[in-house]
Amino acid sequence: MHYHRERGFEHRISSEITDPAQYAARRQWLREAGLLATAAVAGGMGVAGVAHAQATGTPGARKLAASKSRVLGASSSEAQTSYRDATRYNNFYEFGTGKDDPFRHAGRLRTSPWTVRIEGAVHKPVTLGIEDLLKLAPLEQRVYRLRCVEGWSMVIPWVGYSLSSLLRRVEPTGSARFVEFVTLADAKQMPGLRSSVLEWPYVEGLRLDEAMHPLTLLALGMYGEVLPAQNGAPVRLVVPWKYGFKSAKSLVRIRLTEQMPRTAWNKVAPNEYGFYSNVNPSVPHPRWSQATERRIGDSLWTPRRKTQLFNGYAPQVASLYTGMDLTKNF
Ligand SMILES: Nc1nc2c(c(=O)[nH]1)N[C@H]1C(S)=C(S)[C@@H](COP(=O)(O)O)O[C@H]1N2
Ligand SMILES: [Mo]
Repeated sequence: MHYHRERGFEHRISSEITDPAQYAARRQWLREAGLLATAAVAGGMGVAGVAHAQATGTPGARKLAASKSRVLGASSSEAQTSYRDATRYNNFYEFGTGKDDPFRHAGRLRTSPWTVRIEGAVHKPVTLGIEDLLKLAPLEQRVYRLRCVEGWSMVIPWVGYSLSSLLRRVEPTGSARFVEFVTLADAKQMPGLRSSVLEWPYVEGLRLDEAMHPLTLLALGMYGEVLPAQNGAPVRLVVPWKYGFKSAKSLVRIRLTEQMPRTAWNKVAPNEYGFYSNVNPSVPHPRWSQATERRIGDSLWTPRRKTQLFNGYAPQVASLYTGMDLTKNF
């Protein structure tokens, strides 16, 4: 394994996070995406304890209704990945490294009761139960592309809300620069922890402005249901312009920090998995190209698709990286 010095771009100063010009640009984009309207809808969301039909989901899965549905980015013309593929072809190393290990083993994950602690550089640290998280903001359906660093992709309709709704509630201090996401590591429920493929718990991180970006989703459901265990029940992160491993599953702790967090994949192979890990077709992984991807569900004779910069979300997020060398800050 090769290691290299951390030479990452440090961070933007916090005043940039609230820079008025950026703020205005973001408002403009929000308006276009219809998210401002969404934010105004307070009612209409709910968790119905309806036993779910076998047609799409796991028997007994609960429906999770969104008040608004938005297809964001360029994925409106793309077909959604089938529920079957999205729930049987997974990466969730806590349950094993095989693609169907999460489907086969995550059923033993106990997701209730569940709490998430939000702490660190915040004025109002809090521990929230999953019931509180479900009520914290109106639930939206967001159809996002998911691009795994391994070179495959899916299109998934998530249910959740912008992580910023949660972060605003805890009031980050002026010294907060990054957000660390810590996920469950319980050997009793997670057979994959016997393997030392990663250092447990699985930890991820974002710069604070990335975490506050409206596209960054705290997901509680998908395909109109609560999250299946193998997809990171009961609550996970979804960062659509970054490689899939940034979207940490089964969150138990969110910590605001001054220092850039050490992340699970970066610890094990820093030359392969940078802190940023923005989807970028022109920055190859050291062992394979990132120029193209295989869409899960495509037939074997369908050509690989061209991977897009920031996974197609450049119009929304490119301004976060102005002036940064994306080859160095990979
Ligand atoms: N806790 C945890 N989160 C994780 C992973 C993991 O192994 N453990 N795998 C990541 C990777 S590599 C990908 S591609 C996505 C896959 O999400 P999905 O299975 O819901 O499609 O989850 C990410 N989140
Ligand atoms: Mo991944």
